[in-house]
This record gives sequence, structure tokens and C-alpha cells, in this order.
Amino acid sequence: MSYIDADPYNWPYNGDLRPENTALIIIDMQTDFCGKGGYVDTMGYDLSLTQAPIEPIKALLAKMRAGGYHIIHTREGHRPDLADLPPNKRWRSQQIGAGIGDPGPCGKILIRGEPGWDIIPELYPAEGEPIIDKPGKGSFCATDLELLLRTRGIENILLTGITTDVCVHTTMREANDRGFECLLVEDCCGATDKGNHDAAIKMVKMQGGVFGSVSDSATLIAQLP
Ligand code: C5J
Repeated sequence: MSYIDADPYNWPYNGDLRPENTALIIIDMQTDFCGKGGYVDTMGYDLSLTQAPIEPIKALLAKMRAGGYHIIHTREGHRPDLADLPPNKRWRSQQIGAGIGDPGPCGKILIRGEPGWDIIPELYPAEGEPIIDKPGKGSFCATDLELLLRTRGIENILLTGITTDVCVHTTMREANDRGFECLLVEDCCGATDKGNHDAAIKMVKMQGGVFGSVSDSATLIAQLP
């Protein structure tokens, strides 16, 4: 039995923590969310908040790659013809001056194949690590993520990436409802607003861990079997 020190309960609940049944999911570490000239930058948010998890993720990724754990990456983005972009999502992005599909310094905002849409070089997927391309905030909506997890026998999921309150939280909620045992890695996540990041962490811990548990990269690096 192996457990990671976590809050509000040591994780996973049943102590069945092995590389074979455990995945690190790195959510949307794309230039559009943490790079100069990308979507988040165009909206005027403080990039240091979404860049903060880069180094902690890098360290955890190295540890988990070396340990033979499953590593999965996601990217939020849309088809170049915008066929999978709901009109209300496009309209809202236009209201804040960063229209999805509009040209920007890193190419068309949040469009597959554009420079801003891709994962940042520091965290680029290694050969063989699956990338889930998703049109929404959650990683299960309109993707084959669940099939991939079930096929590999994955039961435990460590969630990292950006942003804590949007794509990370939506994915954690979706995974929890499907019976996956989730751990949010606090310092490996970031939001466009510090208060929202803190609130998102607090929400996970309510009701005895309503969506799972919360830990940090140093604890995981020290304790992962
Ligand atoms: C957002 C994301 N915040 N990756 N996307 O629009 O969290």
C-alpha cells in the first residue's frame, strides 16, 4: 500500500498507487495560456500566474517519466474552419478583445496548428505520450480520453496545468464523476487570478474531498513509489 500525504485525505483512498494504474495529466500548457502574445496575454491577465507552474511541473514530469508512470497532455483548441467553436464561446472571447480564431502575435488565437496553440517547449510531450486535443474546457468532452484511460487500466489521476479554476477543475470534476481517483497538485496549477486559484483548491477539499484530494510537487517527488 502506498499513500501520498495530501489534504483532506492521504491519497489514493485505497493505497493502490502504482505506475501501471496512475497517470499524470498536464492540462493546456500552451503558449496561448502562458506565453507572450497568446490568448491569456491578449486578454490582459498577469502571465506570471499561469507561468508559475512550469518549473514544478517540469520537476514532477521528470520524476514520473523516470518512474514509468503514464503521462498525458491536453491542448484546448479549435479547427481552423471553426466548425467546433460554439458561437457563444467565440462571442464571449470577442467581448474581451481576444476573439478565438482572430489573428494575433502568435497566430490565430486557440486554433489548432497555430504557434500559440501548441504546448510550450519546456513541457513538450515526449515521443509516445498521448496528446488529447479538446474543443472545450473539460478534457473528457468530445475526446477519447476516457477510452484511453480505461484501455490502459488507469484508476488514479494527478491533475496539473492551467488554469486551476477552468480547465483543470472541469477535468477533475468530469474524472471524479467517472470514478477516477483524483489528486490536484497545487503548485503545478495556476489561474489568471490568485483568488480563483485559491478558491478552486478550497472547493476540492470540501465534504471530505468532494472531487478528490490536494498535494504538492515536493511531497509527490519525495513519496511517489
Ligand atoms: C481557459 C483553460 N481558462 N485551459 N482555458 O479558458 O483553462
